[in-house]
Amino acid sequence: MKKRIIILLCTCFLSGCQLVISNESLMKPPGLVNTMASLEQTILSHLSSEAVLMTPLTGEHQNVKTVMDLDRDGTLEAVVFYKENEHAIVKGLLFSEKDGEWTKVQTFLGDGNTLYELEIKDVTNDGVLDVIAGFSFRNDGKDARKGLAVYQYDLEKLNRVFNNTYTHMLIDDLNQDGVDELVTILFDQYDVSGMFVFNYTNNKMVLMDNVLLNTRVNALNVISGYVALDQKAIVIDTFFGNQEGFTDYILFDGTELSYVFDWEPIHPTYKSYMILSEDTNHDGIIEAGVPYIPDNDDKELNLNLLTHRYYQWDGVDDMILINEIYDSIEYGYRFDFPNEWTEGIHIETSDENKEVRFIKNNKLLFDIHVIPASDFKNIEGKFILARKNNLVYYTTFSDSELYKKFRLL
Ligand SMILES: [Ca+2]
Ligand SMILES: [Ca+2]
Ligand SMILES: [Ca+2]
Repeated sequence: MKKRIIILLCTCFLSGCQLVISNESLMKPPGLVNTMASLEQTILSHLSSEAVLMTPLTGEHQNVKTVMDLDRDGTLEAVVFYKENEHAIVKGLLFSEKDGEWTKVQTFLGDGNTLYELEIKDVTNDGVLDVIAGFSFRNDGKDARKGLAVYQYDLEKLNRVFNNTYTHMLIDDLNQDGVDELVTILFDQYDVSGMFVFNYTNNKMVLMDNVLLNTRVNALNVISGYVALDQKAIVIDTFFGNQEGFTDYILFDGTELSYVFDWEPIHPTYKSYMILSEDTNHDGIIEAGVPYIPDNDDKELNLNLLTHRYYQWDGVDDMILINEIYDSIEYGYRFDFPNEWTEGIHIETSDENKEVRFIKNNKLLFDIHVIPASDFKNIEGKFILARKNNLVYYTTFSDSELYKKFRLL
């Protein structure tokens, strides 16, 4: 599929609208402002005075109305969600445009009291964009059992082709065959939690496979993307107890979902303090974060002494250390360890963590000091890294390469 969709934000009435529009349609911008004004009037003419327009609580499309060319025929469609009153079920309205005039095509039903999220993607693999909407039964969207609906645009109407209970949803081409998978995750504190992967085949959404999720855990972070060269996965940062957790990688080969790592006896990403997975070195591959907590005598978790280690999966059965950082939450800075600082660094702090020292084999490699600007007087042997909120951040090392590893958070 050609990536010809661009997103254009326009400021307009209410709390805004979002335009998802093809390049061809952008060839005629002068009429666009009038077209949007006409749409606003048309929307209002179909709503009662008590009706409330809904903006998704999360996701990319956090706007009152979404305007796009679903079937790429050069004329625009618009989708708006609203409810008649505070306790009503959310409904959708579909409008279509011709020569700058908008017509209401249909009203369609949602599956909850709040619009939680909205995606405009072709999950039915027919070349026509679909409307994928998640609905919550709470105002804050924090219920585990939300309602997900896929509306396929066909014969100029939106038809609901899928409806399911879910907690998290992802759309990604996990096995890279050119067809997006729809993945739903359901967390259930009373029953078994699971992950379900669907492909649209033979005019319906077909469950391809599902796996159980560890029922002891909750998810803190559910993302998908590359986890190794040419390999995508669903990445779930889960936690149990206070802070303990691990990062699960789940693959889809077109037929089956499978875990990369076993939970027992010990998960290779086990963490005693929760750090989220992210692409820390910006190479397009997600890293799993694991805290490195040095031995200390009092066994108390001292956040000022731990570092974050980020590991990439080797594509087989091991995790490789890619990146290590030190975050000072107290003073709001990050220090990325240089590549040549291989394992064995330990951290010492003093003066209420205002001074941090990075040490290897009893040798001081770098230090970071934080003092109030008013106390920063004798500047000899001090090299300023940054200033913020009347604080000065400095080091006693004269090494401009190391300064690049420091940044304020
Ligand atoms: Ca479609
Ligand atoms: Ca696929
Ligand atoms: Ca990365």
